[in-house]
Amino acid sequence: MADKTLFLIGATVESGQRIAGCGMGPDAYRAAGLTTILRDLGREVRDLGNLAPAPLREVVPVNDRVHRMAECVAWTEALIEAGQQAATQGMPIFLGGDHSLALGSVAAMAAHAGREGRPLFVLWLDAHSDYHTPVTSDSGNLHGTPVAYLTGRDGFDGFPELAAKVDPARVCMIGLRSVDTEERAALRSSDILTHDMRDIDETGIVRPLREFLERVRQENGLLHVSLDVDFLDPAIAPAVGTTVPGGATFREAHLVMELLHDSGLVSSLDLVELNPMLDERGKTARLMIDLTASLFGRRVIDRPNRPF
Ligand code: 6HN
Ligand code: MN
Ligand code: MN
Ligand code: MN
Repeated sequence: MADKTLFLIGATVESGQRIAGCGMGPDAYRAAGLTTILRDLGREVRDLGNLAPAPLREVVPVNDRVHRMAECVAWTEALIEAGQQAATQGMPIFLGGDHSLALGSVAAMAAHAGREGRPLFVLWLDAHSDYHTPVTSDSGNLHGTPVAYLTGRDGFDGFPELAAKVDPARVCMIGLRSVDTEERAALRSSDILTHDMRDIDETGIVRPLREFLERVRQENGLLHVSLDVDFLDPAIAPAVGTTVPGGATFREAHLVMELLHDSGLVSSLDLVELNPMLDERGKTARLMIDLTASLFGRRVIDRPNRPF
């Protein structure tokens, strides 16, 4: 990730779920000072503003539970386009918006990696596995589906054809504590690496992360990090519609970001699911940008990078 220009891409998408407010996420990050924090770390930042979704097309959902599919498709199309363009010039940071944003952001990065002839790895920091398809989802909320789409599961008729799929064996989930029955079954028969909070409690958060980063490095991969606010414990990050108790602590989350920085491997980032309407005096927005600062090298004292 060296010294690439950082491109902020706002996506006010909230059609992936049913609680209003996520669409204010990009501006909340700006108000909390994201650009300044990154510039203070010596980075060049270009804020591309908020993206417009592609024109709505008529789509036929697989069933009538699926919520606002046409809008999610339109956002996905726009994000695939904008993400690929930014990736050729620098490092995209996608500001959501709900997690359906990742249908587009990761698809864009997979296409970009494909063109570079490198594999894309995805680190999914989330309480949830987001591994439903529109067919298996009970809620019909498409923010619960991006990992299934990106790894090429069936059930996404009407969504853009993927230029490149993500190999499930290159997806690592950390923070899991709410996985639905159908997701659990599908995960069991996939190669996705899953680390639930019990694993983190027992072995710590460093070991699974280092093992994954080591693989990214060995395969000369690009690494996309998708950070869902609900990865964090709701006590420190209340501004999300899908809180689940028992999440990552303040220090666990910063440590993940610090190790990611030291690895030098991250090539794109999603900050998703922030709902400023549910925040307490901006504390979740601030925590999310402070975590981003750790990812871009903010540290308390200077020390040589440690091997990861
Ligand atoms: N997220 N599994 C639940 C559902 O509705 O399918 C929750 C999804 C949460 C989505 O974390 O972005
Ligand atoms: Mn999520
Ligand atoms: Mn989640
Ligand atoms: Mn469900």
